[in-house]
Amino acid sequence: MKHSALLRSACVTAFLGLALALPAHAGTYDVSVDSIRIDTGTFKKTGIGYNGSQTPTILRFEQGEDVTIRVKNNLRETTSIHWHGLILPFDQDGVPGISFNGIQPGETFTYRFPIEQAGTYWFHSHSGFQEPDGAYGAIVIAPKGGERIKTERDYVVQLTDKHPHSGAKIFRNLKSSADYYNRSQRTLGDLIEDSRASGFKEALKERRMWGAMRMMSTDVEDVQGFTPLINGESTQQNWTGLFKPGEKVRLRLINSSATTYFDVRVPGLKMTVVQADGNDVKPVVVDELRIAVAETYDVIVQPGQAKAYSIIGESMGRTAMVRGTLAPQEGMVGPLYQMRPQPLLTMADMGNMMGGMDMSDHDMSSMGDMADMGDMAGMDHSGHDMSAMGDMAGMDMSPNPAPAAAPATSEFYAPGSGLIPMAANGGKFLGYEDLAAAKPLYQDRAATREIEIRLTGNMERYIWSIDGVKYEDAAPIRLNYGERVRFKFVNETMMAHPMHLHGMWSILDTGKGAYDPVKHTVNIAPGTTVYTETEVDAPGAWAFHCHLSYHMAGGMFRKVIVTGGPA
Ligand SMILES: [Cu+2]
Repeated sequence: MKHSALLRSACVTAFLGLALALPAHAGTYDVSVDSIRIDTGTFKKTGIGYNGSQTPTILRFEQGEDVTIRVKNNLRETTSIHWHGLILPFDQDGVPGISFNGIQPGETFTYRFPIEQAGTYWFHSHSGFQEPDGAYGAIVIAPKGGERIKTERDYVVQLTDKHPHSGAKIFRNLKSSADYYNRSQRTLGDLIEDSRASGFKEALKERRMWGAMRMMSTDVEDVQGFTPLINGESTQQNWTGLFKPGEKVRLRLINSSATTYFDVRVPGLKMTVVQADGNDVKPVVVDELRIAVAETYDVIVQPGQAKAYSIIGESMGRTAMVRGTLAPQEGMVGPLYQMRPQPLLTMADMGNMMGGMDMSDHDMSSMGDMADMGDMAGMDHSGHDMSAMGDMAGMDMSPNPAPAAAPATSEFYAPGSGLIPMAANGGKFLGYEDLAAAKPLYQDRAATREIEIRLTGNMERYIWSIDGVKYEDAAPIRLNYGERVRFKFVNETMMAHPMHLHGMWSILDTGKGAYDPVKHTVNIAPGTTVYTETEVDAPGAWAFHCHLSYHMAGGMFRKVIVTGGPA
């Protein structure tokens, strides 16, 4: 078991307020930003880490505490820390160019803000590509009065996608050729196979449509060839959390990847989801869940046997997998599992793009066939590259049970989408529609206005934008303090975008009214329209962007200005 150092320094003070019974804490924390060597067991590189380590720092706060965080920049370039998901004054939010000027080399910047909320969050650099290069850590905030659901063990499980290339190099390569890192381009063999399934003419027509969009049905992940890590450790390095049989274990899942969504499961155990993006939800028992980039989920598992259980994170595009271990003692290794077949995007994932294209000769009756393309992924995987799977010892080669015949439908995926997830054991896969707030955070009231946000892009030039306009050319989105804004997200691209609004909550419309779940990051799948509402309760300038690092850098970013304030 490896604990990250708790970095609470000297002056943790407790004092009693004048007439208050509750003590208020004030903690001071030190974080250094360092150039480090990163070793994944398969490759080494230089990167950036907090407190000199590739093991992510965990900051532990208490709800109601006033924190002072001194951030020392030991890099030769400017840096910043953004407190992802924390509600705080805008000038403490840590986004250079929006909320402050960044932290200069050698400088120690002091953040001060009150901790109003509880739950699992994280922090990361908002400068350049420092976050993909390793600048991320975890935040765990204990609620006043202790955790609502008691567990014997409590672990952060922070996922990332460590690539041998630096973030800056990856972005340059994507700009020069958007499919630079797509190692799964479809071949002539695939075309012949498609032709057998749907006829040559149909297969060729479908191929031409993808070509017209400068997209491929394998464009699920922009960047392949990475090594996924749990808490800074690869499958080989095997991050391990200990338990005694029968204990309840809380896993605080955080996706700190640059671009990778993970499907997470603990084979042999049910996961009870109790929190999403830091907020308590009504418990949902699932076999697997998908965590979009920047999201967090708290799940509780209860390993009953004195054996090693695996925590499996399988990338949404099925190009990489990571295994950590829950074990009754040190040195045990959870089993490995075979990676499932790659999903292929379907015409359904083009949904919103079709309006902009000449589809006049497209026979819509064939859409049904195309929606079935996902099935073809199961046809032949003799050429499937298993090299990413590392140590095969202890691998469970028993085939995955057949997935449920009909994938669950969800309004959060286009009908027939190639991305609709299915649990590896054929059981329950968490969907956004399953999320309900444990307690309403806000009164349910009608929105005062609606703002449409079209997520747009041009794959050929690797430009990502909102409403067809890049960040540099865009006017800020202006909101008024006290209003309740309804955002309508229309994804016109074939990629999923995890949209993150700083400083204010996004209430995800799942049709539950006051019990709609409250998040800081909302995934918008291809071909879908998703609604969120925000109580505009935080004055100042805020960032609003896709959390895929290279989409954000490509222009899918807006400044939000909230004018007015409390009377
Ligand atoms: Cu994006």
